[in-house]
Amino acid sequence: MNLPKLFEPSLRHRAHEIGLEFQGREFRFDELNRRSNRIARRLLAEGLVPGDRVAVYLKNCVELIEIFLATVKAGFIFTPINILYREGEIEHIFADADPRVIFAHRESDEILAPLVSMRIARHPQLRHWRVEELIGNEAEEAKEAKEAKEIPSSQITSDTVAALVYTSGTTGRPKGAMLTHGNFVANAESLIAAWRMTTDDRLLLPLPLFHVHGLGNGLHTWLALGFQTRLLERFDKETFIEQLLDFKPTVFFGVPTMYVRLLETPPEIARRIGQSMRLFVSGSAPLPAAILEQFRGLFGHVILERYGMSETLMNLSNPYDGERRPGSVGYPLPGVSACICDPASERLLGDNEVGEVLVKGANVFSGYWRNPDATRESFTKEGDKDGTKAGDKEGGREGYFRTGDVGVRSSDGYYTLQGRLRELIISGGFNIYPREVEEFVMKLPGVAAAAVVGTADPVKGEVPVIFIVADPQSPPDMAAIEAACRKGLASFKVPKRFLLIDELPRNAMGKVQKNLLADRLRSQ
Ligand code: MCA
Repeated sequence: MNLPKLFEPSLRHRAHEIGLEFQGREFRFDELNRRSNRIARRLLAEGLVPGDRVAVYLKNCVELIEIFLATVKAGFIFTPINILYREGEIEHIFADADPRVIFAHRESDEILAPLVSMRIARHPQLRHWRVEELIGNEAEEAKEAKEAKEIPSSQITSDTVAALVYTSGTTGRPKGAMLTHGNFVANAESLIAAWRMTTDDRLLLPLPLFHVHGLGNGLHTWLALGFQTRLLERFDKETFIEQLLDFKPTVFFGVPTMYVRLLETPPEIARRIGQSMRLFVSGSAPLPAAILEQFRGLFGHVILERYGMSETLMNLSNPYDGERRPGSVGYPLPGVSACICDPASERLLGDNEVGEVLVKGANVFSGYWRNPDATRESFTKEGDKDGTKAGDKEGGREGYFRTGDVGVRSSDGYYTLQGRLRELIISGGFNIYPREVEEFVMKLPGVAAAAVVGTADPVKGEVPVIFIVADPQSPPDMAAIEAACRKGLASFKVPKRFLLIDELPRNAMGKVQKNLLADRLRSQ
C-alpha cells in the first residue's frame, strides 16, 4: 500500500467533486490531481529520480498540497521546512537533506535566495522554484491534460520513504525523521477508524502543513476519504470563530493554544458551533484538564486528547465512545502497541508504575536520515527470550521506539504522560529544544554561559526563558542578544525573557540544575 493508492477514492473516484476550499476558491479533486501530475512531470523532466528530496518552505496554500501529491506520486521525498525558520535553521536542513528542488513563494526570496545561491556554488543541481511560476496558462494545461499519462507509482511500496520531517534533538541540531508511505497509510487508516471519520465529515484545517499534525492527520484523512475541507493559511485568533460559523465543520484538529483562544467565544455562538460539530481533537502538547472542562461548559463537547510524535505519527488516543479522561491520552490506537518500561534497564513495568512510554507498530518511522547512531539509540534492543525486556523481533522491526516521554498506565489501560526524559519545551504546539537556543546564544559576543528553561504560560502552555552569564571581559548587550535571536531563530524559539545571572547552578558533575532555575522563575 502507498499514499497514491490511499488517495485514489478522492483523486479518481470523486474527481469531479469539490473537495477543497482555500481563500474563497474551490478546487475539484481532478484539478488537484492534474496539477500535481504536472508538477511531478516537471520534476521528472528536471532529472529527479525516486528518493530525491523535494523541499518546501511554504505557508499553507493549495500549491503545497499539489507539490506534496506530486512528490509522493513520483517516489520523491517530501521535505517540509517550518515557515518560521530563519537562515541558520534552513541552512542546516539544506545541508542535511540535500534537496534537489526547493519550492517557495517569491516573498521568501529575501531569506532563501542568498542561501540557495551559496549552496548552488557547490551543488549546481539544486533548483529554487517559486510557486507563482507553477501556475501555467489554461491552453498549456489543457494540452498537457490531453497528453497526460499517469505518473508511474507502481514501484512505491509501503517501505518507500515519503517524507523527511525535521524534529529537533537533544544534540541541538534537528534530525530528519524518515516517514514511509506505510507509516502515513497506517496513521490515516487508524485515525479514520478510531475517530469514526466518513465522507460526510467537514474539516476546518488551520494547522501548518509542514508538521505531521496538519499533514498526517488533516491532509491525509481528507485525501483518503474525500470529504469537504477548508484550508486556512494559518490559525488567526481574530477570524477563526467566523470561519467556524461560516464553514460549519464536523471535525477539528487543534493544539491546546487554539482551544485556549476559543474559550473567548461568546456562549451563544459557542453553543451554535458545538451543535454542528461532531469531534474536537487536541494534540501536540498537553491539554490542561481545566481547559477541557471550560471548553465542555461552553461548547458542549469533551475534547478528545491524543498523543503523537513526528517519529511515530499518532500513538495513543482517548476513545471516541467511552470515557475521554481529562489529563490522559487514552489507549493505543488500532495497530499500535505501547508499554511502559524502565528507561535505564528497559525492563517492562506494570500498571501504575512510572516509566518511559514505548511504542511499536506500522506507524513508527524507519529511522533518522543519514544518522544510524541516533536511530539505534531511539529503539530498544532486541528482547530477551523470557520476555522481560520490552524489545522483540515481532513484526520484523528492531524493538520499540523510545518516545522519551515519561508516563503511567492505569489498571483500566489509560496512559497518562507525566514528563519527559529529555529537555523539551512545547510552546503553542511547537517543540523547542533548549540546547539549540543555548548554542545559538553562546556564540554571541559577551555570553559566557546560557541556560534555557520553560516556564508556564496560560495560552502557549510553556514559553522559553533564558539565563545568561556575562563574559567578565566584555559584558553582553542584552538588547543586541534579543535582536540576534529574533533574526536568527524561529519566533516561537525566541526567549520571552532574557535574564542575567552571576553563575548557573550546577551539580557536582558540572551539569546545570535547570530545576533550580525553573524554581527561581516560579518564585518571582
Ligand atoms: C504561528 N506563527 C505563524 C504561524 N503560526 N506564522 C506564520 N504561519 C503560521 N502557521 C507566528 C506568528 O507570526 C507569531 O509570531 C507567533 O507565531 C504567535 O502567533 P499568534 O497570532 O499570537 O498566534 P497564537 O494565537 O498565539 O497561536 C499560535 C498557534 C501556533 C496558531 C497556535 O502556535 C500554531 O499554529 N501551532 C501549531 C503547531 C503545530 O502544528 N504543531 C504540531 C507539531 P511573532 O511572535 O513573531 O509575532 S507535530 C507534533 O507535535 C506531534 C506529532 C503531534 O502530536 O501533533
